[in-house]
Amino acid sequence: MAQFGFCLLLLFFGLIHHIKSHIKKEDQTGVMERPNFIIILADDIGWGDLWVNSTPTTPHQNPDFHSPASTCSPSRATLLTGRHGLRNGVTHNFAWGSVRGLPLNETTFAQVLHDAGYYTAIIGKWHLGHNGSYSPVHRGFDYYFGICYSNDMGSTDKPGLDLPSCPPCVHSQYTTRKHEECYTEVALPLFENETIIEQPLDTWSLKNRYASAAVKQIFTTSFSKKQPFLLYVALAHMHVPLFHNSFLNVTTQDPFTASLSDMDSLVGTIMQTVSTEQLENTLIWFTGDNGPWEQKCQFAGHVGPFVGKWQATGGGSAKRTTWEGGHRVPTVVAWPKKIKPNSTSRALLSGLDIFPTILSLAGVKPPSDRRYDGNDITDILLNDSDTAHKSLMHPNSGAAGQFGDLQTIRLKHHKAFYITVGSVTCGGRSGQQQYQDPPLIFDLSQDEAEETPLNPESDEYRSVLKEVEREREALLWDIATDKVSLADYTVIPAAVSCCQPHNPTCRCHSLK
Ligand SMILES: *[C@@H]1O[C@H](CO)[C@@H](O)[C@H](O)[C@H]1NC(C)=O
Ligand SMILES: *[C@@H]1O[C@H](CO)[C@@H](O)[C@H](O)[C@H]1NC(C)=O
Ligand SMILES: *[C@@H]1O[C@H](CO)[C@@H](O)[C@H](O)[C@H]1NC(C)=O
Ligand SMILES: *[C@@H]1O[C@H](CO)[C@@H](O)[C@H](O)[C@H]1NC(C)=O
Ligand SMILES: *[C@@H]1O[C@H](CO)[C@@H](O)[C@H](O)[C@H]1NC(C)=O
Ligand SMILES: *[C@@H]1O[C@H](CO)[C@@H](O)[C@H](O)[C@H]1NC(C)=O
Ligand SMILES: [Ca+2]
Repeated sequence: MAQFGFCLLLLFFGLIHHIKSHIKKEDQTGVMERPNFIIILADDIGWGDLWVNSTPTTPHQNPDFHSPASTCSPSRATLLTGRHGLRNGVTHNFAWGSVRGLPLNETTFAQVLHDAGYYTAIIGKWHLGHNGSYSPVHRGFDYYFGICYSNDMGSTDKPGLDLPSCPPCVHSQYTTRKHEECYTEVALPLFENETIIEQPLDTWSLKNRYASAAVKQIFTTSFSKKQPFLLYVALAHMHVPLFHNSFLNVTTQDPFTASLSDMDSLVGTIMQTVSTEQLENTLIWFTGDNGPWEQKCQFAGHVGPFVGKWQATGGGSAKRTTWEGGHRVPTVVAWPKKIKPNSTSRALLSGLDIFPTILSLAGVKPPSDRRYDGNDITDILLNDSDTAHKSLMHPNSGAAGQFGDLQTIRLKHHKAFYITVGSVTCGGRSGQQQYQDPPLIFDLSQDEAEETPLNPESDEYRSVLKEVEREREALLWDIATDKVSLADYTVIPAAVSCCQPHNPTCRCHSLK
């Protein structure tokens, strides 16, 4: 481990040194005043994965930051547009053969920042459509390096760790190998801008490649262009299949922990790069897209104390559900000299807030012809304020009800469910969908495990329900009178990302 870290640091310091001496030769008078942004999004990380070993706190003191949905595409679409899936149209995941993606008239924060003079780059997972004009380079990003969807949506020659474990890619069109729950037909592609540069991609070396791509983007491009930058790093970690740098000795660690250290080291490299240059003008925001994928057993993350006990007898309560395990994600924001070190906010916050906050810090406004759901939380980040969402709605993300419907509502420390269901557990159990009439209401300040709902006869229940209904109706009316887009989820074989359209197994080595 230690040796691994040492080698990696040497490697990157070498690279940093090289780039620095290169930059020094250039005129550096174009001082950046608008902040740079680095948004790091982990995939399927659990609340407990980063804080599980920290000092125990009393329930109502645990950080209360939520992903905007509990599955990939909707969560990412909302993060990038600041609008719920009911507005931006993305309510479930895109497939490997999706013809379209995030509706083209929806505006990402990258587009707004790009138009305001920012250099914008994305490294990692997109999952908002990969075909033609849906690629990130047409959605506000100057540069793209990564996998256009999830890292399990294609075969690789050396498969990572998954459950079930998937076979390697087929090498010829005459071999057919069907394997339920695995993507066996098409190899996993790696893109640079709009070009597939490797297929199948070697996921085991992905961490180092993402790290060098991030370092390179931070140094060369932003500096030489003298523009402020936005770097969106959408990690493959901690989504299955797990892979980790070969330097790590897995015999001494379980694969999940090894993969978590691998992620940690990637994030560390990015932080290191920023602090080496003393970029005091850079805000770094780390968060997750949804909770752990419980069905993946030992390869899934941890929900911490948010175990969703009410649901526990009938299925899981993490990814795809609106239980705390699906939505509450670890979130860390760093900005040297601006954000007080080691401070923690207990306010009710969401990934919805990233869009308005970074645009406000950059001093730019998004299109005014539509409405947004997040809050500008600059005051919470910089001034220790605790004014947060009074209410926050969680969309259905596939486990229950209609995709995108807002049937789970946080009202301060209370949480109401109009519908419940359990996702698939590690043992394969799942729960029945149930409409809750009257809704279940939990008091998270007393019951973060969501075990015992309030008695519907109680005064507390009645007054909370009244307020919940008012908030929900107001939001639904606001959406009904807004500009609302619809995503087209059509899938056709011709839209599959393939480096050689006439090669049925999509293998292309040495494309560079
Ligand atoms: C998506 O892919 C299909 C099939 O390859 C193609 O016909 C279509 O024009 C593409 N759509 C866009 C918006 O580029
Ligand atoms: C990717 O696109 C950017 C912006 O158009 C361009 O500067 C860069 O050279 C491209 N990279 C590659 C490898 O094509
Ligand atoms: C991995 O760890 C085991 C157990 O501690 C040790 O015996 C082995 O030498 C290690 N392998 C490497 C490559 O470091
Ligand atoms: C923040 O907390 C860490 C861990 O407790 C400690 O090592 C560090 O010195 C603290 N930093 C500041 C500026 O308080
Ligand atoms: C933070 O507080 C300072 C001093 O009170 C004030 O000038 C500034 O406007 C506040 N910032 C925000 C974002 O409210
Ligand atoms: C996008 O276009 C569709 C179809 O014309 C329209 O219904 C929707 O309101 C538009 N969305 C935005 C945000 O303009
Ligand atoms: Ca995810």
